[in-house]
Amino acid sequence: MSTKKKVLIVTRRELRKNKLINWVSEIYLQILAQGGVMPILVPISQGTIANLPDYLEDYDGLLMSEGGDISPAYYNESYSVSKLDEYDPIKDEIEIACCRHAMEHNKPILGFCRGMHMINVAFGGSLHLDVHEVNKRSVVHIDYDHYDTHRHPITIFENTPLMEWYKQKDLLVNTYHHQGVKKLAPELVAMAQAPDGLIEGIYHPKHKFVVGLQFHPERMYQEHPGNKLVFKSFIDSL
Ligand SMILES: [Mn+2]
Repeated sequence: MSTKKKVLIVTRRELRKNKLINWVSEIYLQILAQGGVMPILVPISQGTIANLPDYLEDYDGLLMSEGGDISPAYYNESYSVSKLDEYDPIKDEIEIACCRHAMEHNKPILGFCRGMHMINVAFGGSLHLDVHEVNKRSVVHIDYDHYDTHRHPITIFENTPLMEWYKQKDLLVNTYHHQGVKKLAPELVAMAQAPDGLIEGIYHPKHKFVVGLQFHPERMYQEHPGNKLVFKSFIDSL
């Protein structure tokens, strides 16, 4: 029997050449494989719901990353769907089931952007549908003209895993989101915030490893040694 650790990643789907395809950014697959971990992709399709018990029978951790908006149905917000970008109810259903299972079984969870939002929602928090409506663009959290080069500052709080990894209070981070944490789930703790007060990192102090970051360390991997430590700590906790 293989002793390799297995990490679940729910894919994302979109139309390509008139048919639905499932995909995930290769960078996560590379980082996990280089860390000796086997990524297991959980596809978004109707048949997956029936297979979920089997996916959840044998895995060591869950990685959740980018994707469309999470449906406000999961955090009881009155809403109009017109405020949502792309959203996929089946991805929501599959991913929240995986997230709740990992929570209940104390399996490590690492979430970026939408993945952080999912952690907050699964633990009982809520989300802003559009952060720029709240902050009046005092901080720009998504800039399509400078998609990969745009940065905004964050302040990292003392005595948090984020401070252990980055070892500095002020950091410039990338940013690709228009949803954001509104009410933080009661058991979770904020690790960083942007100048407009938006939470940019969360963790669960009592779980083995539950970490969510609003930014994407893998997309600025060479910019700071802390970026690698995020993934190393996750892999070490499996
Ligand atoms: Mn941001």
